[in-house]
Amino acid sequence: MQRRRRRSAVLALGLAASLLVPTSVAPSPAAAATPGSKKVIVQLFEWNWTSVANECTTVLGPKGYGYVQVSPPQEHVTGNPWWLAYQPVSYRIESRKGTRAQFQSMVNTCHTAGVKVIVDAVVNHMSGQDNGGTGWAGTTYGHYNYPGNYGSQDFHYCGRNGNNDIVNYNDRYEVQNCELVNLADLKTESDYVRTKLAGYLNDLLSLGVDGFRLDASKHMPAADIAAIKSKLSRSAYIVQEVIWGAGEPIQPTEYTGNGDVHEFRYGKDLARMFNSERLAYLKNFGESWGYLPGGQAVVFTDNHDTQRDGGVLTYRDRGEYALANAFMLAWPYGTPAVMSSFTYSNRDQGPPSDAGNRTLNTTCYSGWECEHRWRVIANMVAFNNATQGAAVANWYDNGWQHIAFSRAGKGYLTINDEDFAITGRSYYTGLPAGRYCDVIHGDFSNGSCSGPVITVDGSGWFAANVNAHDAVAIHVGAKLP
Ligand code: LAG
Ligand code: CA
Repeated sequence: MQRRRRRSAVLALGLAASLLVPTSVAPSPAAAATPGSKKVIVQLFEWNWTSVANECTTVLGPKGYGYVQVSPPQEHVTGNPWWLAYQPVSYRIESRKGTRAQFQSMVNTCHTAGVKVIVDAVVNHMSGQDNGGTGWAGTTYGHYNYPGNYGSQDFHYCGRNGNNDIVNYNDRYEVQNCELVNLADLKTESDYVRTKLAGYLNDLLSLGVDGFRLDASKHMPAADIAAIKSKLSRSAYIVQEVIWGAGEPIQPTEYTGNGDVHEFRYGKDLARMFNSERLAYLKNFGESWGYLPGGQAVVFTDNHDTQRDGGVLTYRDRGEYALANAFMLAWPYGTPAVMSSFTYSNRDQGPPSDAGNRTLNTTCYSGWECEHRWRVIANMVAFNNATQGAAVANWYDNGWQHIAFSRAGKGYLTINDEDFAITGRSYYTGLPAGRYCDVIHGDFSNGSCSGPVITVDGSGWFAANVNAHDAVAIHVGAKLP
């Protein structure tokens, strides 16, 4: 059952390369779904506001992404590591990623491009450094003292482990009342704290933000999140970060009453299928694997934490990563969130920045990976849009690493993750007859395809060879006239 990858260098180079080409970014009307049906989220991790705005206009809108998730926008402690953003000092919208005016302009620009904005909201805690200091925007603070917001009475001191830190994840009280890596833990049961937090979120809503990723949700009782949510000035999309842990008392399902929840098992299991088990096992991937209800799950191959902590596929896995994302974007379980990273060689390394630690504009050829622009990933977003609501049909597998399925009447994907090519066979798609762009290898734009064209016959079949560690994908949104 264990499978060791033995790929010749030549094979790996040749095929991986074809999956890693950046997409063409020429606007393609067919890529955009009808309003409201664009579900796919892209996490532009640590991008500055100017670059996010530009990306909405030039790539995210045209490629059909529905939402961009941006990194925490509030004032934070100073320094270089990326994780400074997770140490709030005040709720001023002023950070290494840009000013309030730049943030506002980014939201407007993204909306014009048809892309909604989700903000990573840090509400469980404030900063974690033992000493106070001066924040990015000039606010002075202490570890348990944030003038204008919180004083020492607004924090938990759990009285455990000598330093109030969380050690035992099997203890509900400890996880929610002690400190996550020394971060000053807010008394989210207090009405004063809830009002302050809602004030911050409402300020973001006033800037036009569409939703929130609630950081460290597991470290707050679901009822506290519900109480904060009830203070919001209007409805907003909510996705809660609740990391599932084997045997832990706090369950992701406790949070579904508040909104969507991240399904962390998805990316780990998907990586295991690709790395050492079988793609054939993905036949019933989703709720039957014990996951959250699909309608409330947000899924991802990796995020900024899991890509650093291991056990998942990341941009470093190149072609395999592209294939895993293709599967995620074609498979109906959950709302997919695509990761977009800066490249790094150590865990703490901050994003490309200037001497003052201000984040530089994104350049996808240097320092930033821009996975969301890889042709396979970017083009499968339109596949996801075109196949909304269509069930999985016509599943095929060879028992191992070659799988195929359709989204009834709308699209078809086959992945061959064997070490050998699959040649001389046909696939039953059930799709309308016609000529379709293989969006794994070509971009569809203005009715033409820059790559191979797949012909589905009057009975719904097509013939194609699929190289080792490669795929073919077609959908009704990329059908040639
Ligand atoms: C999260 N979700 O629940 C974020 O997704 C995750 O990235 C955050 O951790 C965490 N919760 C807190 O918001 C990150 C880094 C940590 C970092 C922390 C605070 O993964 O490494 O901790 O943000 O900046 C760092 C140091 C710790 C230190 C702490 C406080 O690594 O050693 O204790 O700062 O000074
Ligand atoms: Ca807490």
